[in-house]
Amino acid sequence: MGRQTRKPSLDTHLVAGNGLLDRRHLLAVGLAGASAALPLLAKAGELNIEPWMTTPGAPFEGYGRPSRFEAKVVRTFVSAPNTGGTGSARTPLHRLNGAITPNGLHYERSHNGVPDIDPDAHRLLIHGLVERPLVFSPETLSRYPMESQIAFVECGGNSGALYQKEPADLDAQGLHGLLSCAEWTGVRLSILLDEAGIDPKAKWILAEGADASGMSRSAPLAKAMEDSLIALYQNGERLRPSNGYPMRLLLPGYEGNMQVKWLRRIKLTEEPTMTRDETSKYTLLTPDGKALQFVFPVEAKSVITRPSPGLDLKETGFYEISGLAWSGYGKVSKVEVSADGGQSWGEAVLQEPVLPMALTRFRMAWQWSGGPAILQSRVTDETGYRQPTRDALITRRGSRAIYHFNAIASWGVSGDGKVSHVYA
Ligand SMILES: Nc1nc2c(c(=O)[nH]1)N[C@H]1C(S)=C(S)[C@@H](COP(=O)(O)O)O[C@H]1N2
Ligand SMILES: [Mo]
Repeated sequence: MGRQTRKPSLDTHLVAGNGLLDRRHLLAVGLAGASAALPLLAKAGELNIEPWMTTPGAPFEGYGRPSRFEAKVVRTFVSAPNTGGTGSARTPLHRLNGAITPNGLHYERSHNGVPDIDPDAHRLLIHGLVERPLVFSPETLSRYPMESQIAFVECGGNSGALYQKEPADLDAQGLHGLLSCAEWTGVRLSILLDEAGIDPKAKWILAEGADASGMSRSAPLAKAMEDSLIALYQNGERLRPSNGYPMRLLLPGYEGNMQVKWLRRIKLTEEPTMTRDETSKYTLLTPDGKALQFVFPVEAKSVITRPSPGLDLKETGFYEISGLAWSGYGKVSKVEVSADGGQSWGEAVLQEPVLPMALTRFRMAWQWSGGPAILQSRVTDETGYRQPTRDALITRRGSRAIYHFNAIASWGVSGDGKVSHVYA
């Protein structure tokens, strides 16, 4: 059109220190301003004819698998000696995008392996302070009205390495990978409890799993009535055995240990049952020596998944900083990103839909100049709670804490583009 396009100067789009750019750089139209910084692989008209364009492709298969070129995208795990299935397998957060975790990559924490449950033999008993005890099979449960909820599951021990004095030399998977998010579909627990008839004396439930760990936890009856689900499906298909097949309890926003897998019994009680896993474990030891029991929701937290260790920066220029934010108290309302170790912050774009108790993907545009950087994210949830600094959390929790680490985490970027876990 004869009119000269003026190249906007990137400097006018800075929103915070060390190269953080305005959100318009995440939109196609805005990228034009930064495109000089993006490497072009080929000029138009120079595409090759590849071998797979000239022969018929592979046949169908009953259950699909990822591309063989994605073989690195797997869970990593450590198991206790003498047993292959006791311990945890971590989600490769740094190799995924969006907010949903594929079922084969959902993290797994199991205290005594994965039971091989025949659904026709499995039963769920609802008893205790009810008018009529009820027994369900997966089949009879499937005849109730169902609903879906997208919810995260995070182990109470996730990110626990960040309580240590020195930064552990691990990647996002190793540090934060006890975290996943799925669309869970099943029957609302309130429907079943109403059918059983709740004795007014009942204030708590006990939930027990059918695995050999004897996992059982107490939860407030109010939570069971509010938004809890007996989940039968995970991202559209039946639960994976490792995630609770044929049914698990979903208490959205509560620490992972409460999401009892292989659920076989719910008992209504007046008081919490004081099971092993809520007395000897899953309590928060405070600096004065007192332990907090029944700390259920996980507090707001966020992590940058890219760039992160293993995904080093190859050249200077434009990058999208992206990560996950969540809160056990509701929706994420804001995520801020810093590239200078927390001296200045710019607001990230939140990917819709932003749902309560679900992972929320955030994105921030960044122009890496080639200098050192410390990347951080901090989330504020809809209650106004803002993710604390590591120093603030450790002052509050003391040095002996192991669970519920939710403070700001830092990735250091060195001049040669290497990304590593650091404390800022
Ligand atoms: N029955 C039973 N339920 C269980 C566990 C278990 O070992 N047995 N592990 C708990 C813990 S500690 C966590 S963090 C979550 C993990 O859920 P996932 O394996 O589906 O990710 O399940 C919880 N539910
Ligand atoms: Mo856990």
